[in-house]
Amino acid sequence: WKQSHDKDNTNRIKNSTENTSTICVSVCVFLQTILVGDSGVGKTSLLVQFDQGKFIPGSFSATVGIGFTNKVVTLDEVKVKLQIWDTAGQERFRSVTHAYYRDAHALLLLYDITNKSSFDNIRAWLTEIHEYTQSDVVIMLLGNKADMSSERAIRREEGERLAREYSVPFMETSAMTGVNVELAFTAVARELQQRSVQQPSEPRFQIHEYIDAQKEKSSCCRVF
Ligand SMILES: Nc1nc2c(ncn2[C@@H]2O[C@H](COP(=O)(O)OP(=O)(O)O)[C@@H](O)[C@H]2O)c(=O)[nH]1
Ligand SMILES: [Mg+2]
Repeated sequence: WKQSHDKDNTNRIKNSTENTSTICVSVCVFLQTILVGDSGVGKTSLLVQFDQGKFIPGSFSATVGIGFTNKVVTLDEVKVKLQIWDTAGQERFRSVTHAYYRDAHALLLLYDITNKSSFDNIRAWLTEIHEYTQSDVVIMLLGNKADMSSERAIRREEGERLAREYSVPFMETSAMTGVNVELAFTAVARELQQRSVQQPSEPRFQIHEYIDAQKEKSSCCRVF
């Protein structure tokens, strides 16, 4: 499995493990979040807005496969480190993403309110997510580009209805204006932080699962 990755990605995986152990030395909750959804819905823009508080127009063609950004948020005096993985939505990268799904605590699933097919594909994304993630993963549905009201193709109610059907929280966001961006991430962090207080996680067990997942892949199938 590793061999089918480029060198860069392998290094990113290694770095993520190192960061986990070096930064979270004091009271710290570590949460792994993934951004998913069709290409062009604004995943990278949303992450940049959350991380840097600004909108950089134009496509981020540099997003190839998967990469992450670390962001520490403080919730009621508890430092929560979010490691946010940004995926490329292209079909050919989906198989790469599967390995990351297993370790995710949360998933932000995006569609573009001006793009009907990105909304129609949400069901397919949810099917895939349910297949590959842990059963207690937190999923949030986001209708992005809420600022583009004149080109809206999906009404807010349609997003709400779909979210209700799958029992997931929903909000409309704009990576451009920043509306609800911070909220989307902090809501997920809060939900997870509260869970972790009630039921402490077992990081060793997760690493074990992660390694097993990689083993499975290398013995059974080629990714590309
Ligand atoms: N108006 C508007 N444009 C956006 C928003 N989010 C992303 N975009 C634009 O949509 C395009 C795709 O965004 P990008 O972040 O690369 O999408 P990704 O493929 O899902 O990562 C780019 O041209 C962005 O500038 C938003 O909230 N509002
Ligand atoms: Mg991107």
